[in-house]
Amino acid sequence: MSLIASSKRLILGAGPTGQAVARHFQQLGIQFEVADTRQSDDLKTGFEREFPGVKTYFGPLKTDYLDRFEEIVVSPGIAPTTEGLNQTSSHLISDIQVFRRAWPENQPLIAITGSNAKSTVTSLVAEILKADGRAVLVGGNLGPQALDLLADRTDQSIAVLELSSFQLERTRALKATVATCLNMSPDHLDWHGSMIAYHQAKHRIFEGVGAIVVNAEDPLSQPLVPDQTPAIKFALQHPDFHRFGLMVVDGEDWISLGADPWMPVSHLPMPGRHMIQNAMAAFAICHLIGVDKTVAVRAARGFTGLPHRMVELNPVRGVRFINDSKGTNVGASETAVASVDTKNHLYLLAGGESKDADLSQWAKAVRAHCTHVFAFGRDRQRFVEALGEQVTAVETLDQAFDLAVQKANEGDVVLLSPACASFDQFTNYQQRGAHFEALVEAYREI
Ligand code: UMA
Repeated sequence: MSLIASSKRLILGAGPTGQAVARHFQQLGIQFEVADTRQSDDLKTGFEREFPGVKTYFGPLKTDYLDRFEEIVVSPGIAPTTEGLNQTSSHLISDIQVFRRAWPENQPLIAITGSNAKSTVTSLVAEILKADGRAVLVGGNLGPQALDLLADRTDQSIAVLELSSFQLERTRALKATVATCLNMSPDHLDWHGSMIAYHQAKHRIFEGVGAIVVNAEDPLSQPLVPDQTPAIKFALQHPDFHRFGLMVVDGEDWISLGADPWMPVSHLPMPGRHMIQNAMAAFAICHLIGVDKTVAVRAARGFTGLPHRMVELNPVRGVRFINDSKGTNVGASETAVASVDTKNHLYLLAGGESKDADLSQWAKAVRAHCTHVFAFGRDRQRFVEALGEQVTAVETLDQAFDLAVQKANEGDVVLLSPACASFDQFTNYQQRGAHFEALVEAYREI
């Protein structure tokens, strides 16, 4: 191994994450090469146009090629089992590890993960901190790329990052000021290999953490950290001292910190038990950062939620449509079907890449809440196996939508909450959600 080669780094993945790392390295004058497992001319041309002169390799990975580099920044989409990568002795890190090196240790870094609701809680935390006048930089898995936030950093900035298990798997000593793992349900088991590996990856968020927020009702989200680490727990129960919980005030449920009532649940902008948990988690994080209760409550009231997350569209001839394309795993879809407020029929559109998830718990929730499921996409047959006659399997989302609207009458609900990744038929969940919304608009015109 020559000295020059070993001083170079490899960026693995030429997509948005790899490009953000490349921009950062160029700014710091760090030498690097770029590789991608995909043999795509469009990707290669696009990358080389933005980064002229950078040495690239596109195609299947060879271990001896990877071994030439001391450190490889691996994009989150690339699984550890990828041929060539699974054998390399090079040091593998994430873009978040690169971000950690660049982000000053004396500036606040809030890190949020969990199987579900992490985008919502990240956005709500950012809204509350902005309302408190803080200079907030928000991104990570939610986008924009964490490294792209650095361009706007000042000495007053607070970083609020949503982190995925893929990013955390290759991140050490994150040293977040406050960190939380909101909940744990099976997801990405095809990438991680097992629930234990997925759990271990998620819990890397707590390495060197300053303070934690813990979901007291989800044992798998509880970290192993020293007892003296400042912590706030939350639960949908009567709150103990210094915990967020629910307290009845004048006959109404209030989110409360110990005996201190913060906000009536009815003032939350979105219904559902999960939204109460999200608000508690965000309040706890902001409380640890020193935000005043009145500021936090005001910001939570004005929170408008995220696109593709339980978005209720304008009804068509009395039929309600809900876009929950962000429901990319079984846990999210389970929460979604349970939180739809209806006494009429609920028709679910689900399917795509199921990521080897165990569908049994999801199937229980679907049996309890849904009239029928229209399954589409690559893994649709798994849904038939899980639910039998309660499912009709078709190839595409369009076909599933057509069948659902044939069944649905005034007052019924058609919910897209796929429990799957979208990559078999769409670029991402956003494109899938936009497509669903376009189908609803086209149906309105008929
Ligand atoms: N790919 C290859 N070979 C390569 C590089 C990538 O085949 O050499 C494939 C991957 O398998 C994947 C796709 O290309 O199918 C994109 O991979 P990437 O790692 O280049 O991903 P980015 O486009 O940079 O987007 C990533 C996150 N993607 C993943 O984790 C798969 C985005 O999260 C994130 O928004 C973005 O960085 C900004 O940080 C998406 C996601 O699905 C929303 N995340 C999962 C989730 O939320 O459940 C974790």
